[in-house]
Amino acid sequence: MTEPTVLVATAGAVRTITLNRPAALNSFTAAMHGELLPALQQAADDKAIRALIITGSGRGFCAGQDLMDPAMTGDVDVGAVIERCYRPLATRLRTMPVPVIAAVNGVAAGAGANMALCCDFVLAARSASFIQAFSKIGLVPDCGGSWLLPRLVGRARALGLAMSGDKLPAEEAERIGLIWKCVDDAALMDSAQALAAKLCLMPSRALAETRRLLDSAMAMDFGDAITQEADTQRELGRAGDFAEGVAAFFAKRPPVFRDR
Ligand code: T3D
Repeated sequence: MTEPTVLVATAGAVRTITLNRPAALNSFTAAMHGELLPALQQAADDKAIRALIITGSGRGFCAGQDLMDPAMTGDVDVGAVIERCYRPLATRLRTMPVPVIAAVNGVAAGAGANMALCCDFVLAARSASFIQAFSKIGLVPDCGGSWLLPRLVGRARALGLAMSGDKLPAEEAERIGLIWKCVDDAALMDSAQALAAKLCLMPSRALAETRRLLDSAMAMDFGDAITQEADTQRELGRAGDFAEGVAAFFAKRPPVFRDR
């Protein structure tokens, strides 16, 4: 029987998706794209899920495109691969209705690194690393990397990482603001679970709107950003979670948020 290329597990309101091609450092094949995107969609559609963790099996997180997969390499239109596989993947991650945590257990290279950066929180094991491997094979950053990198670390560092293709250790990635946090290897999954458990208790809809606001405000002037804040607060102000949050505050009890 063929092994699934992604493993899906649910514990309470936390869904964990594990990339499962450890012998090739969980690099993307057409088959893996064919399983990963539906798994993300299922997590998005399932109203019982309130946080998502993505991690890798074995010693790697994801080494980007599988350079041996005949369905995606050789005489193929690489632009079409981006449109067919990486645009939907990056877009799905950036618009999930729940927070997404990348638990980066090992090397994250090429589109694997940028898939992690598409997530809301990147928690990395101390031994993990990030490589913009594209320049080494004559390509440019994809899976949203050209947009994400300069916004996360500024133009100078983004260019340095993307042009050099150098390996960036997790501690350094945290120091320059590329990722949220670096933790000891043995603590990675417990830390990811603890963060997911905390996020599950928070107002999912407001968190998703927070991401949308921060991303779109980057291309706005100050006034338009405030207009966007007003429009969003107007909507959220009418929603159940706001009423619940305020009621819980005055009742001195923990809130029970339900909107998604
Ligand atoms: O269609 C398109 O091409 C467009 C899309 C592009 C998106 C992209 O992601 S382009 C970038 C593709 N990724 C890379 O170029 C990274 C290639 N891998 C590496 O540079 C290194 O493997 C790492 C730095 C990530 C890790 O190095 P190391 O020394 O820890 O491991 P290793 O020995 O190189 O790899 C272990 C095995 O995984 C090895 O197989 P083997 O020899 O044990 O049978 C290696 O061939 C395999 N592997 C690693 N990365 C890939 C891979 N196999 C296929 N594709 C890979 N990307």
